[in-house]
Amino acid sequence: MSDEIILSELSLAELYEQIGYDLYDGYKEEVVEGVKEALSRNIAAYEVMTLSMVAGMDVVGNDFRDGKLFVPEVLMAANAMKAGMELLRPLLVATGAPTIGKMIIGTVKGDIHDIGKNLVAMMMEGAGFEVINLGINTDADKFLTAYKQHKPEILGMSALLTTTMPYMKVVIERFKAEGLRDEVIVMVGGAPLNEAFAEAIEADAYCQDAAVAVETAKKLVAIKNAKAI
Ligand code: B1M
Repeated sequence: MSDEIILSELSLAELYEQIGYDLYDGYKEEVVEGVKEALSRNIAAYEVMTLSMVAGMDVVGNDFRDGKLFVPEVLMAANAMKAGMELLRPLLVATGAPTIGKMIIGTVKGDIHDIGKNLVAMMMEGAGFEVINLGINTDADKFLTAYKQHKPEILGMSALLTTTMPYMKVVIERFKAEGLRDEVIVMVGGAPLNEAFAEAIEADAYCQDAAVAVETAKKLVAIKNAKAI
């Protein structure tokens, strides 16, 4: 008897679970197939992303923390997630909406985690923002140069490590020193952050996830525009 899993025969909950298992195992092609199957059932891209891949990555994170997984395995899971995300990208960034603002976003200096930051960038594009993605390991000079070049309404920073999150404060201080802090909305996010941290470093908003980032950005840009009138 064959043990082959027929994706089309799985319930949605089982399918999400299967994608999570495949992500955990770093099975790129299988993750892509699973995501395709979910999309064929007319499920919204963001839902597929959060309920299958993000959920699977949480398990990876926990087992990494507990010493059951090591960096090479986490890297394989991350690559599988990126493959799944690429499939969802066109759906997440598709927008009929007119451009409602501009954002520069980067993972801060010393930090190479970029999955969450890229997801935020895609969702922001989907909501009608022009996004300049500065990548990983972004230092204050790079944020500043990009700000001066693009003049975005929003500066977004991501950090996944407790050792790199304090660098967000360094960037904000640089913007202050240049007299630019008050003209830009600073939004921060990443797993180890919280509201209190964002307040302490004088960011304008902490965003728990990509959906919150979109809603917060829309709200803060509307307030900024209203003040400018
Ligand atoms: Co790393 N890693 N990692 N890792 N890794 C974590 C973060 C960790 C929590 C794992 C653990 O121990 N449980 C731990 C940090 C512990 C700590 O600081 N307290 C850790 C560690 C220790 C490390 C290394 C130091 C390991 C080592 O080398 N010994 C090393 C550091 C390298 C470095 O950066 N200098 C490292 C390396 C890696 C890989 C390269 C293997 C890989 C990253 C691959 C990549 O990103 N290209 C990796 C991964 C994959 C993880 C975990 C497992 C998953 C992160 C992820 O992609 N999550 C992670 C465990 C975890 O977070 N639970 C872990 C999925 C993603 C969708 O969620 O990024 O949280 P997230 O983004 C969310 C929100 O946070 C928010 O919205 C996103 C979408 O909803 N958000 C924002 C994020 N950024 C935002 C910006 C915004 C708004 C919202 O701006 C406005």
